[in-house]
Amino acid sequence: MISKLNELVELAKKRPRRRIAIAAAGDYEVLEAIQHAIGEGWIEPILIGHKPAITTIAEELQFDLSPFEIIHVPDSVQAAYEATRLVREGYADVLMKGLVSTQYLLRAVLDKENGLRAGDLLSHVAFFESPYYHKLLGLTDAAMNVNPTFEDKVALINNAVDAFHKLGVEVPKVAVIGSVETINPKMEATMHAATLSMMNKRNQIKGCIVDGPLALDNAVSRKSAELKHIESDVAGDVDLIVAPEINGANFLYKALNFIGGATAAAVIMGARVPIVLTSRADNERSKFLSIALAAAMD
Ligand code: COD
Repeated sequence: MISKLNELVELAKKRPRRRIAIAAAGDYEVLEAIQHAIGEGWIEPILIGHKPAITTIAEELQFDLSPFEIIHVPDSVQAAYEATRLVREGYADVLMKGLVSTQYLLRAVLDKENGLRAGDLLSHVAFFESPYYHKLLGLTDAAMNVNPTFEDKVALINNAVDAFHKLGVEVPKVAVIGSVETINPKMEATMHAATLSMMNKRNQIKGCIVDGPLALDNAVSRKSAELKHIESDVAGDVDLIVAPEINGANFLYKALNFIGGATAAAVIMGARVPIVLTSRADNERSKFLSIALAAAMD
């Protein structure tokens, strides 16, 4: 069990140093997070972007960039393609989003010939440390797959479970969330959840325990589950929440961060390498911890 995001930093320290390509690196908080991670000794950056912007921010941060490679690509979309190319050709082990729109970075990553696809679906996994929950809480997919089909949800679970395994959590507990914990044929999310749960029981989804549909309250609170007479190995001890679609996931992500006192670390899984994809709204600590998350993966 991992209960604090700082444990990711400890895991990252035990892994070989990672080379990280930052697409459009001219962003204050991204560079601050990179500076912080270099200080910890577990990454080596390649900075791709508008060189004068990068060096100006570095001066403000008193960040000595002289040991590191900076590749001058003024256009942020081109920087996304160049950073992706460097990873694809083996010059870097991790890709990170800087000051470029998520969609453009993801399009570079999904490019059929020059991207980083590994075969199946790519998806976003976030890990939260909340003062109101006893361990890290995973969430998928708040940033990439807009309206996942049933088959996509199988891949979302597999990608996120893979992330847990890479962090040493052997059998994560997965809750497929609906607005209710009973099956309502008019609510497709509950039908999906029940089928995913049964697929897990029949060993068609492995390496985890899946239950659903669960509503958010009974996924995270055993008391709430007991009040509703729900018998579940997942209720109250969930590791991963699978949201019905991106809006619900994104609301939850931002609610946890902005009014729930939580901190997040997030990556895209399912590509050839982990991709650090934080939003502009995430602070330096969240970006730093997301780098740690990517570097911590075995
Ligand atoms: N994994 C693997 N392949 C994919 C995926 C995926 N997750 N998504 C699309 N593809 C493949 C498709 O099968 C197809 O072959 C090709 O990529 C193009 O698919 P489209 O037409 O859906 O591609 P786009 O470029 O229109 O959209 C892909 C995005 C990832 C950009 C899109 O899904 C998107 O905008 N997602 C939300 C990004 C966002 O705004 N996030 C911020 C919210 S915080």
